[in-house]
Amino acid sequence: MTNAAPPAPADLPEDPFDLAALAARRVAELTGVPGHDVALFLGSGWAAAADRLGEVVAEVPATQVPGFSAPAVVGHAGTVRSLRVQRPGAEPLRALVLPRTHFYEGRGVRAVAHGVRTAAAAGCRTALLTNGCGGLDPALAPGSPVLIADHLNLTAATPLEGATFVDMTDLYSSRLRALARGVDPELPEGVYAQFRGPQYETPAEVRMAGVLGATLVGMSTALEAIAARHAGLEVLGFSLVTNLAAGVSDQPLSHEEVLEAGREAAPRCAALLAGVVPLL
Ligand code: 8IG
Repeated sequence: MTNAAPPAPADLPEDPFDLAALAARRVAELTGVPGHDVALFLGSGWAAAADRLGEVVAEVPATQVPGFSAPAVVGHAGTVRSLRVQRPGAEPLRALVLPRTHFYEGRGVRAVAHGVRTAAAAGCRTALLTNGCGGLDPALAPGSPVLIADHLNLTAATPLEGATFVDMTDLYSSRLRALARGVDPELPEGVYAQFRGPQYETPAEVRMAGVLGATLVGMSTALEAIAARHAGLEVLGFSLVTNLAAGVSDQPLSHEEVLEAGREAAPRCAALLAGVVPLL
């Protein structure tokens, strides 16, 4: 069967892992790449950084892949890309750039987890999760990349279903963090708190997150990291502080400011990804 139309939503498998397996087969067909090694999820400020990573082998609209939908937000990508990343003395790395579904889009935790589950079904060993976020430390200026050391899942949700007990001790792999610090020894580490959004936090909520141990606040990544670990992926997380969290400065937050900080930080993020991804 060639050139078959993607199945209509009603024909899609109910089980999230069957859907991910179907999506992975479709990715292989559409890209012509039978399997991938690492999956990249590029948040605010990071998307442009992938452009210099390697040769784009294929790029397809996400709507062609079962379980993915068109992007909900201006500045978020809606494509699936296969990149060939050259490595000295080794086979090229096959990197799969997948779009993200945010929890605040209201499509549920299965849609949020679908990307990492598809990555695992496509053969990936590693998920690199990146995001733009608010920073609690006034010394971390907007435009600073931060290595995620741990998270607080403040969504009151989980991508796991039933009695699925998964160890979260080393969720943000200390092995991969050491590797990232080898590329940029100055890279600070932070604890990322995922809120449901889509509203930004109140200053009191930011203070609460700080008391609980968070240094970064955002609306992605934690649920994906949980699902990624469950799916057997090793997780590396990078945040880009695009704004100081509400109340940390006296400036109000705006999506425009976030996009602008992302554009300005793009070269720094690109250099970090270009250094780290070939080592994954
Ligand atoms: I970019 O300050 C970005 N995303 N929750 N708070 C939350 N998400 C964000 C923020 C922020 N900045």
